[in-house]
Amino acid sequence: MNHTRRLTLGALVGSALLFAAAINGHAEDKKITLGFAQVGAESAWRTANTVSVKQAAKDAGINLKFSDAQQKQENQIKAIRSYIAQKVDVIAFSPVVESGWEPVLTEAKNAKIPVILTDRNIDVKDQSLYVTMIGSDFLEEGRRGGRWLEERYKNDKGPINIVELQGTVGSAPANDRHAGLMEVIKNDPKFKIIASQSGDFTLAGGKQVMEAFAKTYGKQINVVYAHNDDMALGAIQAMEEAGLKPGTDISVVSFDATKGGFEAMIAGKINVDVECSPLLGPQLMTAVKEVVAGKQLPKRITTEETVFPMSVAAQVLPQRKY
Ligand code: GZL
Repeated sequence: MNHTRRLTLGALVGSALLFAAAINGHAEDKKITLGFAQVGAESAWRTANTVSVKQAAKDAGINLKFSDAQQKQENQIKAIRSYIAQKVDVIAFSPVVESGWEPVLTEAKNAKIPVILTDRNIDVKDQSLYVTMIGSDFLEEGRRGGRWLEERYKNDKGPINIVELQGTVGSAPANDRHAGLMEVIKNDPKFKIIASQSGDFTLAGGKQVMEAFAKTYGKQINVVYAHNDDMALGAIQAMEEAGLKPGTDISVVSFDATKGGFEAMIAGKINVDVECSPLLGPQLMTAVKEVVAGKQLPKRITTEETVFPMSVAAQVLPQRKY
């Protein structure tokens, strides 16, 4: 091949390589950007959820913008608006409460930015406002707590007086963990919910509410039904300060199955912990990539989870991830 031809071929191959590199470089620059509006940092569950989302974004090579709303809906709405303004590829959030989302999600829809719900659900008529909801079935979790009570007191004629420490008012887990319990016990007159108040999913909130319940009802209380471990741990402090015995005189039903919950079960102070997994990060990142790739997703992706009675806590704790 003569010298000129060799030069032309070399130039052609060189420019093709440069072009490919440019395309690839551009593709690299076009990393997916996800805007995530977190509820807050109210509980051990939430902390583990945040760790899972951040680590999964890193592992997936997704550029994550993250905000903490300190459990205030207006802050989550502000964060979602800022993600719209920044033209992120996908928005995801864990709605602190079920209602009030139509306006901001309509703005995201008009901006053609897909929205994924994680952890908690919303109550909207227009289901096109979000692509999918990834998280637990809180109604079933409540039923599991109720079924444990039915079994625990099956030979007891009652009355079985329950005090309920509810999660954040208006949130899906608080609404559904209550509704699930009621589904199971509503036809068994021996169970009576003698008091129910929100501790906002925090340890301090659970302790404060339980102090009042202990003062008012004292030894009349047979069961504490706490919507998460942080409130259960606060309630245990309050019960012990009031001279009551959590786990023995008073059955404690809790949710989340965090490390703190397992440790309290091993100490004999929580009787059963209904699992609610915060490790939603990997599923979220898979969903984000599928949405960007234009794939169809199911409207609901439900987390697999179970129930841990006190009797298995010591053997299971070493395998727990949060
Ligand atoms: C449940 C989650 C709840 C946890 C609490 O999926 O939304 O919020 O049960 C957390 O611990 O604060």
